[in-house]
Amino acid sequence: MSWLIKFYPDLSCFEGIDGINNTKIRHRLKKLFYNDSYRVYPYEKPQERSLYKYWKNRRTIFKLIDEGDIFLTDELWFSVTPENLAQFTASYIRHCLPHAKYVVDVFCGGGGNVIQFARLFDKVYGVDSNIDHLYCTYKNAQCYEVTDKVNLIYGDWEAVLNKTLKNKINQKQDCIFASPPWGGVNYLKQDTYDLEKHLEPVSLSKLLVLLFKLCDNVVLFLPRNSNLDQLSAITEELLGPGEKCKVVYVKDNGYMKGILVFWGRPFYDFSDQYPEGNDNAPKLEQERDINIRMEDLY
Ligand code: MGP
Repeated sequence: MSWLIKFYPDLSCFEGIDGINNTKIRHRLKKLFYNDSYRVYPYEKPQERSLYKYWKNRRTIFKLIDEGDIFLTDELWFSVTPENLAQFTASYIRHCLPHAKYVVDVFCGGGGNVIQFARLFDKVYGVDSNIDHLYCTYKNAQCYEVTDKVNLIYGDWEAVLNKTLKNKINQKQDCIFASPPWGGVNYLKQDTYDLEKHLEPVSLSKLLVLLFKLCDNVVLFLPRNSNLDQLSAITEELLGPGEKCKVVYVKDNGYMKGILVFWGRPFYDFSDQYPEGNDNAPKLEQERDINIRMEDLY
């Protein structure tokens, strides 16, 4: 690393860190760059024992991890979206929204999704209220050489969506994605995951109220044991009777990892974008590496 980059990192990708109130955040960010914090040395086990299983599967998290330029906090080890899954999500959204320019990733964490969106869309806005995570996203995007397509916005998700992003997103064309915190690695201890009680930082319904205000096309990545009755009821409550969401169970390397939930007509009705017989229409079953079961909820 050249001394120039170490002392003067390029912060032009970051928004929300300027201004008197955020001097501390700016300093923190510079310190993270200076100390080369959170670099993953791929052959060194993480100190925290509970992270071993994620470390053993590290090449499924980021395929380039062995190059030594991936950055993860302890929390990111277990919450980053594995690369295959993020690739699938981005390409499915791209197919369903061929005119979309922007994707917003509301809790962008370590950037697993941001990187794959950046490969397929004009611009990705990654939002996080944790500057250490935002720094990891930047570093990981750098490893995948996509920083030119990435804008990272520091701040509370509600404030950022309401102020910074409100006028940038096209309600009908673009997409908001979120993989919010599930409350840690114990989310499977309960048979059915209560989306109103355990999702962070707010319940599913509160999260969706704001997301729907800004965009018709919303995609969430949620626990595999999520309560589907709640999903169905909240969809009807917020969008009206008969409205649908599409639930896709995603497996990576044979193991179920979670569900993707899609709201917005283009995700289940392809007739507008793709006249009958068009080979480019999305075909879930043909995606490689990921086995999918799909069901529509009414
Ligand atoms: P997991 O269920 O903790 O592990 O995380 P795994 O490998 O399925 O092991 P098993 O023993 O439970 O079978 C699986 C994936 O879920 C992770 O790679 C993340 O993509 C996602 N994930 C897990 N957690 C705890 C979170 C979370 O809190 N937030 C988000 N957004 N994703 C999470």
